[in-house]
Amino acid sequence: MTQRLILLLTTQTCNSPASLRRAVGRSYNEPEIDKSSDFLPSQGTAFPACCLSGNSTFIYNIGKVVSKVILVNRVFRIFIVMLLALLGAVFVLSCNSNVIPVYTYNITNIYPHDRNAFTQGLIFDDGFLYEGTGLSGQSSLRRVELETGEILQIYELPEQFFGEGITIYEDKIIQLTWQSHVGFVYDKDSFEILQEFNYSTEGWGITHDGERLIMSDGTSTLHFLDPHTFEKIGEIEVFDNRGPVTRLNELEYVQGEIYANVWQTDRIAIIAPETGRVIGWIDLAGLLTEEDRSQPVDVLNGIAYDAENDRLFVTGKLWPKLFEIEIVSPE
Ligand SMILES: [Ca+2]
Repeated sequence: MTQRLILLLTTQTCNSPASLRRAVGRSYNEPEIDKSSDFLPSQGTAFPACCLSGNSTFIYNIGKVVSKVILVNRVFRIFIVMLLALLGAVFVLSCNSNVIPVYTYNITNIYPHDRNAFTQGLIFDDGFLYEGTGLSGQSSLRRVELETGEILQIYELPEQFFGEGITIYEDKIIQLTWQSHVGFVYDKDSFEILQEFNYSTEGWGITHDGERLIMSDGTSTLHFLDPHTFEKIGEIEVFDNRGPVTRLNELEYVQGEIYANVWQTDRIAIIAPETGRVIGWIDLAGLLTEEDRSQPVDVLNGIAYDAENDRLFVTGKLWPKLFEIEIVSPE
């Protein structure tokens, strides 16, 4: 009867020597424990050494297993919490990295622009605008006074050519044509044609980074050409967080980045030349007033950068105005 009582008390309350002391009174003597044994229970989960024989040993072992299970369970829960926190952080960072900033603009100056100019190429060089225009029978190369919009010099392309983008490299003007696979090289001052060259794609926009010509063809591909031989030396695919960005049109190289009009939109893509990744958008919606649109106008097209004075100009096909703008970062 006494043994049963002790066993009952042991199984119910034998969680520590102190509790056992309370259970059996002063007759309890704390047994010796081999402290060198790894069987020694850890603090806070201890089973008393009183249980080191018979059923008590079994209970002790069960208790140790339970305590280890509890410990493992705690560690597992901590691991899960930390894993979820880590995954959350990765998700937030991933979302942030996929967010492409959309810039807006302030208009700092407005200049007149020829309503008859179907603008396909635009650059600023040494105080003047140069403009390439399109449409069969109406294509031209022009030097234009910025402040007045006056056409200072013009070369009209033969009727079979639909003029496209232009750029100036080493005092030579290079002009593409749309579907003729022919490019022209002009003397910058006289507009005399110095050379023709060929390419296999359509010709849309062109600019350069100082070492390579950069050319668009209406797709998401930008081609790099040797500026002296016009041989293709590389290409990149332009993409944003939704995939390829197609219909890349007029181009401008601005402080290490490629700016590209996207045909039939009010947006300019800012492209990293090394990767083709769109790292920003410029939303130019709202440049023209209702009055500006009272006569037929076509799409935004034409970006020119005055590197010396850090001025950015934009216009469009048949637009009555050319705008000097500053880019405004999103809030
Ligand atoms: Ca340009």
